[in-house]
Amino acid sequence: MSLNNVRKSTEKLDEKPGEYCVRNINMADEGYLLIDWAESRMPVLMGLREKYSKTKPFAGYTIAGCLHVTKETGVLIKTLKECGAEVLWSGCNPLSTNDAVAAALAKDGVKMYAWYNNKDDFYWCIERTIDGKPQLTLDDGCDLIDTVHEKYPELATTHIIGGSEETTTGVHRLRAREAAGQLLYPVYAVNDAETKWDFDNVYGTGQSTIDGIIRATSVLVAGKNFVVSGHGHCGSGVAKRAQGLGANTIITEVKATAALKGILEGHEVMSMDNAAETGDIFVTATGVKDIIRKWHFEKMKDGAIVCNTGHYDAEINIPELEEVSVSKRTIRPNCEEYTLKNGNRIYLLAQGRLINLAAAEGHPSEVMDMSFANQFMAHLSLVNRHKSGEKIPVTVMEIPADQDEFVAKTKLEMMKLKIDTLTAEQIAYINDYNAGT
Ligand code: XFA
Repeated sequence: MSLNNVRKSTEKLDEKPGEYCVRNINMADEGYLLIDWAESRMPVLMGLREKYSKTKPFAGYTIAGCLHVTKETGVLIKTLKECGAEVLWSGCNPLSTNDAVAAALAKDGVKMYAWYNNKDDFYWCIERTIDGKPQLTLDDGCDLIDTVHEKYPELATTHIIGGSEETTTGVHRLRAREAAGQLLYPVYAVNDAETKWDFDNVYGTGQSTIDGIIRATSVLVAGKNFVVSGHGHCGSGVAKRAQGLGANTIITEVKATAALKGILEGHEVMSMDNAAETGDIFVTATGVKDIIRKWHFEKMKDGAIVCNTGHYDAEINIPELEEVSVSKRTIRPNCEEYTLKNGNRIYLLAQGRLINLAAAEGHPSEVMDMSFANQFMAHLSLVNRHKSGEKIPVTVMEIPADQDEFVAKTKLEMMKLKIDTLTAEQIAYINDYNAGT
């Protein structure tokens, strides 16, 4: 086992051993502005901060996180800190760190190990956060949990109370670890909370995908035949927003229930073979590879725009696009023109990678507010269960349904919206009905 305590990168970085390693600590002021802006868009986290900064439930607890260092994550980290936690952090993706945000947090006493384009020291950063002997871990993609399990199993079994995981892929890996009998501490699957899942996929991906298409092309969406492949959470969000901009929306699906929902939402449904001939803009949102193939490109209209918001870069078969093309040129950032053998031009956006990350700014802060409120609540639950002396079963845990309701309720309250409550008679009526009387 190699000890990962020597930083490999020879780049110029600002490092204070035991405290932080960031690109440039002098960027802090720029970071404060970004975090302030996100705070004004994240009312649930701010409400939680206000409530729990009084009682400081995390006092005496150390949290290590491994999650995109963005302005929204900054709001989460500041909230954890103000509620008493000692916080150590690393980025979970070398390209998602905002150096100004990292500097601002480091300057405020977060043990921050993250910089943009960290090529060689990803695990070094994670290990510096483990140096702080956290009782809690907060992950996006399982890299921190995995490192603890593989290199610090003693910390995992004797010291760590629990953790949380943000993503679908991460939760998948955790369940595999659990099934193999290799999970060493309990972990909340934040991903599976309804207030995380729906808001990220339907509203976050819905808006940011359209945003990315418009930024990359500046085209008018109204009146276009807008083809969305996949009518799951992401696809339905994208189709809904395109419809709102006046597009003629077309869904392609393999699942009958999802296709039927598409029809009832007012979209057309057709096979990809047919959609290829009529579409002006194509968005893949399936999670499956090879959605747009060679024969589809050959049928497309001159000027068709093609992009992906689904599974990384596999949904559009780019090698096959190259195969049927005679030339290509870059029109503008994230927009490449392929000229086909038949003379038609096809515009591929962001090289088939996630358009909402490449050409837009990912999920809006209001959406991250919901996921991160769930992260906060998961950790609050871990410390409360620990304080009560409970021995938390070592499993991958679902977020309790009342947490979802609480997060949604808080968002509504912060938006100054009122909903109704059931009367005692109504509750009795429901219960009677369920009992079949
Ligand atoms: C970057 C995120 C990934 C940014 C940061 C800056 C910009 C764009 C890479 C990320 C995720 Cl992989 O943040 C995005 Cl300019 N996010 C999450 C996010 N999306 N994810 C869209 O925004 C969710 C997801 C993805 C991509 C789930 C499964 C697979 C891929 C972190 C974040 N975003 C808010 C940024 N607002 C500026 O904090």
